[in-house]
Amino acid sequence: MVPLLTLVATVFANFGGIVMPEIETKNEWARGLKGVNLFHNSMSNCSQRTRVALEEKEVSWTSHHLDIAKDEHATDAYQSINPNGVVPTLVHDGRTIIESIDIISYVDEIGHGPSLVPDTDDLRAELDAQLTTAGDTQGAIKVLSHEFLFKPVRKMNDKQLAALRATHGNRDLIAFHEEFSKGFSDERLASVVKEFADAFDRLEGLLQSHGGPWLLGTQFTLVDIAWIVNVHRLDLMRFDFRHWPALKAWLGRMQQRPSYKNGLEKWEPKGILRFFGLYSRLRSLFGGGVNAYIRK
Ligand SMILES: N[C@@H](CCC(=O)N[C@@H](CS)C(=O)NCC(=O)O)C(=O)O
Repeated sequence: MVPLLTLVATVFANFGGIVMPEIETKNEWARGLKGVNLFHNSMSNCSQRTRVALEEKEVSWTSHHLDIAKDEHATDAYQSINPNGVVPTLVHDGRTIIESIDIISYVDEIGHGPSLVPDTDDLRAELDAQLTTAGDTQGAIKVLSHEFLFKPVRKMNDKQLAALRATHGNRDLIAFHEEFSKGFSDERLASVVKEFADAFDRLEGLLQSHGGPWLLGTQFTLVDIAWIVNVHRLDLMRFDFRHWPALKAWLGRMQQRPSYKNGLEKWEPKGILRFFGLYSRLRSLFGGGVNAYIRK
């Protein structure tokens, strides 16, 4: 879960038995911040995950919103807080945690209410596996989001790419935007859709074998929070869930939770959602939407 870039700066903190990466931020101001502070973006799926966890665990937090379209994540100041220059970053009384999956585990430890981690070994092993898969699908959701939702507004021209290269230290991020500006191949799109189809098969199986209502059964867990943001993102693309009916029903239940409404829905600008709806419809009609890549 920790990109190579941050390994040098990573120390491992043992918090309530969970080992999670905590970085030593170089930013003096951030080190002096009190309480729980989240550096995030309204539409970023990784940020949504952390906001849902904060809501679920009733943790009060201070918002530091970064406009990714304006490259606010590429400033020296932000990169001195999170050397990967991506959101989210959680700073809690000077401790800095990066990686959304690690952040939600941390929030579960510091927050209120019942634990979001099951206490049997089997379910805990499943939770670990599902958190890892949810985190690992970030590359795939990024490709799909940029292709099927953000394309008309987020594709960079040569000048914008040059500006990002000059300011941003994360080579993987730059390589991604270079690839996106050239256009993803059909093979690449088919392979990332397959990654989701395979992951959804597993989630569908979990819902059926445990009997719901949540992914690991009767207990609402971090797995529900980790996955909701990606399932929601595909739903925005008008992804056809016909092969995953239990997952679709789970999405409906998740959408009723106050943590979803306050941590995710409330932050998504309505104008952008209307634009995504229109663009997805047009892509389905003329350009081949995401469903053209489902092989079942
Ligand atoms: N593995 C990281 C991924 C973080 C990440 O990729 N964040 C995206 C938003 S979801 C970002 O900051 N992107 C900046 C960009 O695309 O320029 C996590 O889970 O926190």
